[in-house]
Amino acid sequence: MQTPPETDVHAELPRVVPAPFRDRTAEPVRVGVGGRLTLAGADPEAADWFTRSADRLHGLRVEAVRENAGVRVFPAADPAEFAAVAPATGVDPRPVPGADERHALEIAEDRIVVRAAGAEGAFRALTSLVQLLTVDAAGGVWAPRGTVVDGPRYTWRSLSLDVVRHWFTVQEVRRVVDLMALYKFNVLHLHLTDSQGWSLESRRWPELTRPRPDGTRRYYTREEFAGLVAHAAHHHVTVVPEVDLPGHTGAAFDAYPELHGDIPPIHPRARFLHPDSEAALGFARDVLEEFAELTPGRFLHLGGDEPFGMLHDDYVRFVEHTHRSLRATGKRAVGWQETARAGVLDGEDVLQYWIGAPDEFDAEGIKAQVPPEYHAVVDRAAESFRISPGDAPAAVRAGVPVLVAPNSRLYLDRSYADACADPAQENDRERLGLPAYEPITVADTFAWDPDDTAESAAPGACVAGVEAAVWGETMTGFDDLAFLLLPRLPGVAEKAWTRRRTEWAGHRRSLAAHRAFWDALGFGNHFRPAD
Ligand code: TNX
Repeated sequence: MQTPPETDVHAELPRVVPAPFRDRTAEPVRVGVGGRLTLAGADPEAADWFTRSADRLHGLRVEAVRENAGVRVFPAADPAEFAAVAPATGVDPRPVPGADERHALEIAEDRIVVRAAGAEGAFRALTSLVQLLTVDAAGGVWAPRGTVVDGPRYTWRSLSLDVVRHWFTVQEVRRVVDLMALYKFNVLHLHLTDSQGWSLESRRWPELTRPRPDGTRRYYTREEFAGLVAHAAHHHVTVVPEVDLPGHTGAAFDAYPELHGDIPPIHPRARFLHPDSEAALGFARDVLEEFAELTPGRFLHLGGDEPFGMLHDDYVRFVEHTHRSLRATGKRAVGWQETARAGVLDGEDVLQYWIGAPDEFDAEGIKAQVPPEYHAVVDRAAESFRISPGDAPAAVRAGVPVLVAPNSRLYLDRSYADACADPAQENDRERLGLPAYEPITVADTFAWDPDDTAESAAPGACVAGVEAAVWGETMTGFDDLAFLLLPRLPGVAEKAWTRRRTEWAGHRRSLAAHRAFWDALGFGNHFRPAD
């Protein structure tokens, strides 16, 4: 008889994703020997995910068998079995909405049973299982005995990734999808266009991705993008691509100066597409159509943030146009919160609340650093932030669901206020994260609840879901992304997945148990905070 592994991660069960076990002791039982597990009943996607994850995270071999499997999956159970868990709420982002992710995971000696209301629920249950496994030196496979009945709090659980300010290869974005799947995120919002670049090939506007002088490529071809979308779908992650309009469009103007039409830019650094320019409106229509063609999901993001320098009426007219063009593609719109000012989003769309604290915009500080002719633009930006507290309430009045993404907590490009456990990371800690933001600790990021944010920022809102975002201004490579995402991302997952009010001490212990997973998935440069 073998004994359980020395490091007893089950003393405090990793709660990053699974619900607590019904059996509160949850002592480890042996569920496999010889470094292998057998599996039956899973669909090919779930089986593939479980097999790859068990191998990468634990060095385990999973074999598909027909009979006497160690792990048995029943993906078509009656949803009534999971009635103890309320159905998820929010907006469903999937190409085909309505999947029920609820499931039960029963772990007993030599036998594990997964019962789920559908393929996606089975996928989530196997994800919990892979997190809970440990392997001892003799190849004995262990998991906590007991039953978990679980399901998500919100239907929309996303991460926004900026692939413009720093471009990531297809392989790197796939790695991000794998990490997201481990934490049961189901939407990857890709910020594909901005002033610094355009990251998706356009057939109608090919100059957007013309070759760079240094010969490097910083965009995805349509085929690559389709492959990425398929890889994400394979992991039950839906891609929501963003074309950011009418501000943040410097790259479009660099490629096609004629987009200005007859209207000169008010300042070389404040360029935006203008509703009186036919060229600009046609461009917006074209790129939205092209993005829609490549998107099986129901949503496209039309941007709309920080239209700096733009007069209110012009902004409103532009958003009216682009919203109409977007909806004509058959998709629904997600817009940054400023788009609420146009009053065109409706109950089919989603408003993304992001400006946590408008007073973080330091107009005077910025003016001190820029030439005087730019001051008027800064003042208009300050005005945009000043009126931002009215955005989400306006959306609520119009029946628009609100995606909760406050930059104060969920922008992971915020520096860490924690000290480093590893002095070698001090340089990264100082370098990474937008300097304009107040640094916060990992615990601060976790001390938060989506409903509290919705209640204060958008009383009465229908919460569409939760989104974390990571922007690339300070990044130089994938290791920088790993540093900013981890250990914070699982905390966001916890809030998006579970209704329980979870506390920091337990979460912190869970994170410690997950560090080896991050290493195994290629996120070795995760931040190591001192205790
Ligand atoms: C605000 S979030 C932006 C981005 C920046 C980010 C930095 C949003 C809608 N706009 O353009 O990259 O802050 O955190």
